[in-house]
Amino acid sequence: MTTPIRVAVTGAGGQIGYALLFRIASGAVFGPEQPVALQLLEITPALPSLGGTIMELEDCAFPLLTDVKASDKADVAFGDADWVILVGGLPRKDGMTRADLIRANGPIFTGQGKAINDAAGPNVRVVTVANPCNTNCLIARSHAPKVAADRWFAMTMLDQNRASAQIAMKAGVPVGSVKKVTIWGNHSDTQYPDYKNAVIAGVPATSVITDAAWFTDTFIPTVAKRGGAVIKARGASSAASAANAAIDTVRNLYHPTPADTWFSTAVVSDGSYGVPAGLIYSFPVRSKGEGNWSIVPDVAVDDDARKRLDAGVAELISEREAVKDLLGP
Ligand code: NAX
Repeated sequence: MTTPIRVAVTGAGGQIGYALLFRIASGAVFGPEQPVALQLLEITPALPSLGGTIMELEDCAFPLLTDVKASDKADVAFGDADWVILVGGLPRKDGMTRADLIRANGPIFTGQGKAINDAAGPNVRVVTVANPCNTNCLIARSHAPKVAADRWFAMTMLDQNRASAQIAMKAGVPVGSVKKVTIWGNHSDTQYPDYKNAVIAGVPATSVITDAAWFTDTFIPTVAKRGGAVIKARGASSAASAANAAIDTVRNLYHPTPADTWFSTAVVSDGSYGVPAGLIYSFPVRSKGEGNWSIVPDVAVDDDARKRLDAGVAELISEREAVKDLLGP
């Protein structure tokens, strides 16, 4: 039998975890032939309820799921992992500022970064979902010197999916015909959902949707504030759509990207597009498969877009400053 891919998921007992585990186990990420093993991390008080989720995983009798284990110790959960999906942390609650969230969740990623360094498999790839995901990824990476720079990702795929859906609805086309949408920058209100390079059935989106004001006045704020709108309507933060975006992120990295598109993920900047090297910044990316990727070069960035890209840089630098006591050597 093919060796299983070992996937560690933190915060596995939370609402995103509940929507994520079953889809990984069903083959939605690595395909219908590839066995998977799940290695779940939770805080000690959440282990009993995670036990119930594990019973449900057993009761699904997924043919591809070879093994599930749960632990409250990061080095156990990350042992030999090929992929680590960092979901565990507090979601932002009403009245909480971004700064509060950074300080609440940041410390989790020092220990988890060290545990990834010490225990994960030699080819591990790490996707950070827990917010503020770019900066949590920066913290974890700084404690894991053994894990190469091209193995770290923070999730902006939910923003990309939200952007694609808004464009499709406005144009009255199926969302699958919308391609080359990019989220630049931070997973926050400063993100730039780039519609100018997006295409609908191969044609520039801006020549299908000719109402330029819609893009600037409605589209950009709708995408950037969508998470808040979901919280307001649902009374809880996005969960199924966030889990789906985590699935999309790993699947996009694992399988080669079709030539007519790209996808968004935050990665360790190599200085592309004038983004300071080392920041965890979202770019248009293409994968060659099995987690080997590159930033798409030569995507048009006009003066307006440049200002928006720079706003993300400035915010990420200030977030890095706010957690500098949590960064490794
Ligand atoms: P929940 O509160 O439902 O679940 C979080 C889980 O993490 C809980 O079960 C908790 O016990 C666990 N946890 C807390 N500290 C832990 C630690 N040190 N080690 C392991 N597990 C720990 O939140 P949920 O709605 O699942 O959201 C999880 C995270 O995703 C939040 O930080 C949230 O802000 C973030 N999100 C990120 C998104 C993105 O696009 N990047 C979108 C959705 C979501 O808001």
